[in-house]
Amino acid sequence: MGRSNEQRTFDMPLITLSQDGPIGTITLDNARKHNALSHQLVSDVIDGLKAFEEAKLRVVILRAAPGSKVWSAGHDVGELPIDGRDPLGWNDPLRELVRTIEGFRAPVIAMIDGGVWGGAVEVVLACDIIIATPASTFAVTPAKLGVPYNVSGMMTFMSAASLRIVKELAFTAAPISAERAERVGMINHVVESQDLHAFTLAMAGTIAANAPLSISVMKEQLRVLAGAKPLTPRGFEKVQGLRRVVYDSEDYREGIRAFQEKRQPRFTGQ
Ligand code: LCV
Repeated sequence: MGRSNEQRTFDMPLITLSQDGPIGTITLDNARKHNALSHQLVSDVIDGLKAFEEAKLRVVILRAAPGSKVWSAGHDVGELPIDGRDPLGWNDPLRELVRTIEGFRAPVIAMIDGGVWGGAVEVVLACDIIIATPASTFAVTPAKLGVPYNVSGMMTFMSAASLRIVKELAFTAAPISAERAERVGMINHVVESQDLHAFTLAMAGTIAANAPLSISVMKEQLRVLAGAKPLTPRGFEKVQGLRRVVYDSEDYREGIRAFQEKRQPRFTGQ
């Protein structure tokens, strides 16, 4: 993709890429599965970001196809391992996507109109700016599925909201409205649905007109500084090792089984 005022569109199996001058847009487009973050969809998004980085675009908008009531249903539950393997380890595609967004050299704006679930909340929070409609909600779901969360994901949440809010979201697994998410500083703006695209494009245009090197260096500085929480090797081993208690449990298998059988899980704490 070249760097000019051209407008181009590329279709991949589960997403669409389009470019309008210095602004790229990645549209999640798998309505049948509510844009669940399957291996395939995630690697399409990563490939899209890489193409945009090579084309030296100055802003990327990450959105769902117009009219989707669900922005993304989160990790594809059918792809969670049930054989004792670490479910959201370093090589999980979702983790790779979060790292790609965080390391992307230009700002990524999440444009949200609809429900955002589980791992998709982390993807959105990894974006630099979040603009949502009043109909949007965000649910942090590991406790609903009996899944352990990973350490860097926890840090993404802690950078996005106060500890009290993170605890409420994680312990209840209940969706938070866009209005409240804005009030507690988790997202940047709530904008009526009919104005969402124009508002997002205007902000992208403002960013694209500024100095790209200055922006990419500040983005990287903020990423490194936000993650610079002192942690002893012992403390790290503890928080990492604790995950195993969850993914070795019967509750973990029950959570995934219940999801697939479309019923409420019966958790026992075993
Ligand atoms: C696979 C799906 C999914 C899906 N995976 O439509 O962060 S963690 O630790 O929690 C991490 C592990 C994670 O992210 O887990 C996923 C968390 N996500 C959720 O808990 C949301 C799961 N989805 C839903 O609750 C519903 O689908 C919503 C409320 C989003 C939409 O409900 P609706 O009645 O409109 P269906 O449930 O009928 O979904 C349509 C199809 O998409 C599949 C779902 O199984 C169904 O497939 P079939 O048509 O083959 O039955 N689907 C939805 N979410 N995360 N598949």
